[in-house]
Amino acid sequence: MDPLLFPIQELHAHLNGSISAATMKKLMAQKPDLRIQNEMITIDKGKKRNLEECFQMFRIIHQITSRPEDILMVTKDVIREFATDGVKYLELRSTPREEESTGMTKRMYVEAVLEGIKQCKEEGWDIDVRFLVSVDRSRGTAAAKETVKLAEDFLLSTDGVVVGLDLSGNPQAGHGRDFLEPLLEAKKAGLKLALHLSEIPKREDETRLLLGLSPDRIGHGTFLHASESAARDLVELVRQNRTPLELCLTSNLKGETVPSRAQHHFGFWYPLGHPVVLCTDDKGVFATELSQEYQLVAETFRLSDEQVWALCLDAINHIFASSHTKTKLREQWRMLKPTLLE
Ligand code: 6MZ
Repeated sequence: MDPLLFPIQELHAHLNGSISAATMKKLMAQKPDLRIQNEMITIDKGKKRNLEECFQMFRIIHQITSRPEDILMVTKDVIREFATDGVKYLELRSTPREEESTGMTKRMYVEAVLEGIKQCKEEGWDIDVRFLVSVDRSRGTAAAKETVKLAEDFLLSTDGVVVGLDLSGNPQAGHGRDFLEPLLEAKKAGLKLALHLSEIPKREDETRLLLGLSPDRIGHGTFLHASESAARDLVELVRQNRTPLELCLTSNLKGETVPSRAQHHFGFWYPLGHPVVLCTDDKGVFATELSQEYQLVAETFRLSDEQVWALCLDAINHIFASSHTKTKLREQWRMLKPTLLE
C-alpha cells in the first residue's frame, strides 16, 4: 500500500508560501513589470537556501499577491491543490496584510481568504478548510494587537472557519516577550494558539516564555531537544503537556535548520510516543506536497504502512476544529481503512 493514497490532514501551511508554480505563472502574467524569476520564489529539488534567504523570498511573493483578487485566487488554487494531493482537512494560515499601492486592508485580506474557502466549498471540493490568522513577529507588537482584534472579530462571525492564531515570521526578528500580551488576549477570546518556537538555536528564554502560554500546538520546535542541558526542562514541559509538534521535513532541510533527513527531530519525538503532525509549511517555496512529506518520513524512519496510517489518524486529535468535526473525520478514516490497508 502506498502511503500516498492515505487521506491526510494539513495543519501547518502558510498561504503565500504554498503558492504553486502554476499559480505563480498566472499571477506573474498579470504583473510583468515585477520581473520575478522562478528561482526567486521557489527552491527546486536538491537546492537549499538559508532561513534568511527564505524570508527574502516571502517578501518577493508578497509583491505578487498585493490585491484582494490575488489572495482569492491563491487561496482557491492552494485549496484545490491540497485536495488533489489527498488532503481532507486543511488548516491554512496567513498574515493579514495591508497594501497601500492597491488599497487592500487587513480586513479585506481576511475576507478574500474566507471567500476563497467558501467558493471551494460551493464548488464541492472534498476538503474541510479552516483558517488561522498569523501574527508576523517581524512587524512588532502594535500590528500584532491589531491582528488579534481582527482574528477575534472573525472568530465570532465565521461559524468555526477561523479557529486560531499563529505566531510566525522570521525567528531572528523581535522577541517572543513582545507578543505575550496579544497572544494571551487571543487565547482568552477562544482562539487556539499555534506558536512557532525554537525554530533556530539558542532561543531557550523565549521558548520558555511562549510555552508559558500553554500553546495548543508548536510549529517546528526544531531546537527544543537540542537545548543546553540547563534547558532540558523545556522538553519535559512539552512532553508533560503533550503539546503536538507540527513537523515540516523538507522545509527544515531546504531552509538549512536541519542538516540531514536522518537528523530531523521527528527521530527524537516520534519514538517517545509524543504527538507529531507532518506538514508542508510552504509547499510552493519548498517545492513539496504533503503526500511526499509522508513518504519521505516513512522512508527515512522506516515506518510501516500501519504506522503511517496511525500517524495520519492521530493528526485528527490535534486539529483546531470542534470535537464534532473530529468525530466526523475519524468516521471517514475508519470507513477508508479496511480497503486502504489491504
Ligand atoms: C516562520 C514562516 C515560515 O502569512 O504571507 N512563514 N514563519 N518560519 C517559517 N519557516 C520557513 N514560513 C512562512 O505566508 C508567508 C509568511 O509565513 C511566515 C512568514 O511570516 C512569511 O512571511 P503568509 O500567507
